[in-house]
Amino acid sequence: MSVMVFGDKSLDLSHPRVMGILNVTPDSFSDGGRHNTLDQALRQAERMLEEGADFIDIGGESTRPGAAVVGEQEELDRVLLAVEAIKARFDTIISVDTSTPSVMTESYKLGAGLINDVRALERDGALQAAAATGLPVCLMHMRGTPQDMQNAPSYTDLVEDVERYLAERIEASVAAGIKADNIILDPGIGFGKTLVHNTTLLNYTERLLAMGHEVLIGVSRKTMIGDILNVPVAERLYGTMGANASTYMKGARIFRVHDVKPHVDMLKVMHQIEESRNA
Ligand code: 9MG
Repeated sequence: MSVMVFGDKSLDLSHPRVMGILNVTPDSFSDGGRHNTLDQALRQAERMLEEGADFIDIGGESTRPGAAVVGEQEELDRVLLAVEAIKARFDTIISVDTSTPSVMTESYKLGAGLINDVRALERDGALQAAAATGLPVCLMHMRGTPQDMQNAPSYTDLVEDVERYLAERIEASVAAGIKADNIILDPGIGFGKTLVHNTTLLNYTERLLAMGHEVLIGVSRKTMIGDILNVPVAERLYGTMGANASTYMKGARIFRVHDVKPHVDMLKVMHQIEESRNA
């Protein structure tokens, strides 16, 4: 059994877990900022929790390709309001999607249980801020920045490059005082990758798992799904589920999604079938 402690809550990660996405940005990736008022954010969080989400991932800075950079105070204002309100109302694990040290520190003080950093704690002070919280961290691979990452990304050896980068970030995290058992890895689908890079990395999920950490996958409604199916954002649910089902079978256990209920049901059935193998 692989139990991870997220602040005041623990989760057995031998079961698949669903992380509901809550963007509190005016320009978020696929909901166009519809949840950018507190009331809307709370309604969305409530719905995702009723549908069975294990985490609510709150982000105040859009990381979609070409997104504008957000100032520190603006990010603090957006994220802390939502963290505080959700913690007061719901019994769940709050994940903060941030690369900003002060947002990590202040969210932790308000009860957040996980730091989800698409920049793998590379910003100045992020390693120290995350380590001081004692919380688990998700280290994601990104090539470039959200502003330039999709400008003809290329790799010498994709899987090795991603593994090497994550190994370096694990080493830096552990050196800063983060427990190795508290590190989750993420290949960073769509972050400086072509369609072939994305499908290859998903296919090699076992290689990330072999590094000895749980793996989180974020493909929900992304361009990768649109490119394969040639459908707009609003029609990417089935494709997203296909990608997530494929990585569940390869050992990924945390799925960052917009559409919680379909994933909770899908993963419950898949897990029960897998469990019967050991019965
Ligand atoms: C914030 N965010 C957007 N996409 C993501 C992904 O694929 N993984 C993680 N960990 N965070 C993401």
